[in-house]
Amino acid sequence: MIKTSIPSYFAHRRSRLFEGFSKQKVDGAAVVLFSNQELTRNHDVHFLFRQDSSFYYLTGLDEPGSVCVLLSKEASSLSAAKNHETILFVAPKDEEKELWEGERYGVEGAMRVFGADRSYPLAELGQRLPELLSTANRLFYRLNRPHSEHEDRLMIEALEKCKKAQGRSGKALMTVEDPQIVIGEMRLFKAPEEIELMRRASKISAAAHNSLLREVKPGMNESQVEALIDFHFRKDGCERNAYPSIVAGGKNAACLHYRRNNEILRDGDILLVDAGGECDYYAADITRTIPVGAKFSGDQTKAYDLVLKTQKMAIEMVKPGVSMVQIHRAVSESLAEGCLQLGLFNGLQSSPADVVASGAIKRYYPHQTSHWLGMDVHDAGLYQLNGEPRLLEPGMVLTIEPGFYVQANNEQVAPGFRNIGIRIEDDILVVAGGYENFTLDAIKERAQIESERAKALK
Ligand SMILES: [Mn+2]
Repeated sequence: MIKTSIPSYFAHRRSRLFEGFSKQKVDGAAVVLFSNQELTRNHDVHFLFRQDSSFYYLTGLDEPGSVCVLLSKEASSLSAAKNHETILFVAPKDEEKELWEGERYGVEGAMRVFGADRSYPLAELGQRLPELLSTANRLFYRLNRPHSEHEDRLMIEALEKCKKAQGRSGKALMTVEDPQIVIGEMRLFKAPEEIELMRRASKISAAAHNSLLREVKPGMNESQVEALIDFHFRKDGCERNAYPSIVAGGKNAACLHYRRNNEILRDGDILLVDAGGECDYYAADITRTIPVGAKFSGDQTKAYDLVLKTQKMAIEMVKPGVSMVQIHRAVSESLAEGCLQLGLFNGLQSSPADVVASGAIKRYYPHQTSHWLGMDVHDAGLYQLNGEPRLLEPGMVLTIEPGFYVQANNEQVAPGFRNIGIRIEDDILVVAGGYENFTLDAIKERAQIESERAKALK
């Protein structure tokens, strides 16, 4: 089904982008954004298509083979009150192709549905670009996106033609700047409609994780659990997964980006599931760790309680003015203190701060605590400003995901601690004075997990 209209916020975002340019005294800006392309899997079969997030953020257009050119008022022929002009290059209507591939918007739809001021067939891009860019002073275009050799060459040719058209001006090629910096800063601060979509993706994803508590059985394959998650996501309204699910039982849980998802789950092992669905291009990112059987073992319990206590402490820290670095330090120290108490540093007498400062904690906790979350699972936005860790502000969304991992070959710890991987991850919106936990519904209290598992396996 194709869209007949889109919400006004897409056009509003384009206006805000150019308001930002004028505030920064950037006159005559041109922005050129290419859509994602369809990638061939084999012969005439493609991989599942997903639009580039920034392209979708500013256009709402989910077709491959599209290019969006935005010209600031000074660089366009526009006389209207708008501060920019939107020009969309799209795949033109084609009865024969649409019979095979489905309906297209075409040049007319690009204007009627997506509000372009002008639209042309994609094939005319190379010929029209030099003129469109001829009055611009600054070009915002991202070089070297994946699979962008053709796009990059087209842009360089257009710039060369712009320069030639000026005759002997002594000028160089127009400077090319990455638009992802400005668009990323916009995407970092979530507007109400974005927050609503993230709440929906989170709710569906949390329910899927909760369903696993009742559905997982010893003897199942990890791939079957992955299929259950996909089923719940899709059935409840997520178009697709926000990222490939990690379904890791036993020793696999200690592998951070485990992707094979093809081993049998055994009673007594831990199952780590990192999976999130996507709603209209907005991601959820949830990790839960549960026993394959009805209960965690004694040592698994100690590790789980340590990670959960640490995760709750970290979530409580989230509020404007705090940085991810501060949260990560507190998480690392809490885990270090727990590991020292559990004797995991071979009887080492040391302070948690020293265990963190020396880097020793990385043996059990090698990753960061947080990343931005939004349209991309590792979302756009700068992590530092002027070389300093950025302070949280209302509207930002981040994950809080401490973990604890012990590989099979770690001879320094008691056997009961080996082959353990625990991670607990929630999605947190920063609000004035504190936070909102989008994924609060996903069960993580150990007593509740074990009572659900006991019911499921009786
Ligand atoms: Mn994550």
